[in-house]
Amino acid sequence: MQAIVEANIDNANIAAVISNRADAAGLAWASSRGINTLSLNHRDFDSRESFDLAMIEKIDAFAPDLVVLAGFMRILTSQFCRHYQGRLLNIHPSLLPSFTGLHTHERAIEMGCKLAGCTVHFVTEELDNGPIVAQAAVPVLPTDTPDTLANRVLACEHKIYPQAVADFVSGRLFLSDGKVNNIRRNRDDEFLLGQG
Ligand code: NHR
Repeated sequence: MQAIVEANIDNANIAAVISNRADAAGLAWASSRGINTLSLNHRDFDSRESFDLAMIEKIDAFAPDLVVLAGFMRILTSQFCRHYQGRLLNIHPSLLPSFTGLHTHERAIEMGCKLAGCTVHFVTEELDNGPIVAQAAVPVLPTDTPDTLANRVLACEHKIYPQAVADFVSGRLFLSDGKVNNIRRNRDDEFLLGQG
């Protein structure tokens, strides 16, 4: 989230930063920069559906063109995903379609993967399975722990996620018929190997 804000993307106005955790460090950080913040505790709701409906109401009050998940750790209902179809992005810390879900770095090391990375994708109802927008890969080193690998991948996340948001905002990136259209796809700079 901070990398996206700090990228100062042309024509992008950060409408709000929202978390399900009132104590999230990102809320204090955003607030100190004059960005609207709010939190909505999922434990105050009796179902995922009612939590997601409340979030939709809060989000839509800002009328955003794009909703960006950045470290958001609650699985979203199909209703939420459908509501923001084509305008909801996530970054996942693996080279999808490998390692959907949690503990991706631990699992990549355990499997003996030689490459790991991150994936920006449009969010669909199926967890970590939406159309892929961008990926970056890093080597997995013999000495890696989940933490050292996570740090190497995170440096890539901070490059490709702001770029994807900039592409969306500029109109170069969009979903059509469930497929990703990205003018940048036609260029060599989409795939970043070993950056960071
Ligand atoms: N929701 C849908 N429908 N589709 C996706 O692709 C989503 C999503 C919600 C979040 C981010 C994702 C990631 O990239 C994301 C993608 C949390 C979990 C999870 O298991 C899984 C994937 C992601 C985020 N959450 C547990 C839950 O019960 C809670 C885990 C926790 O609190 O630590 O919601 O990693």
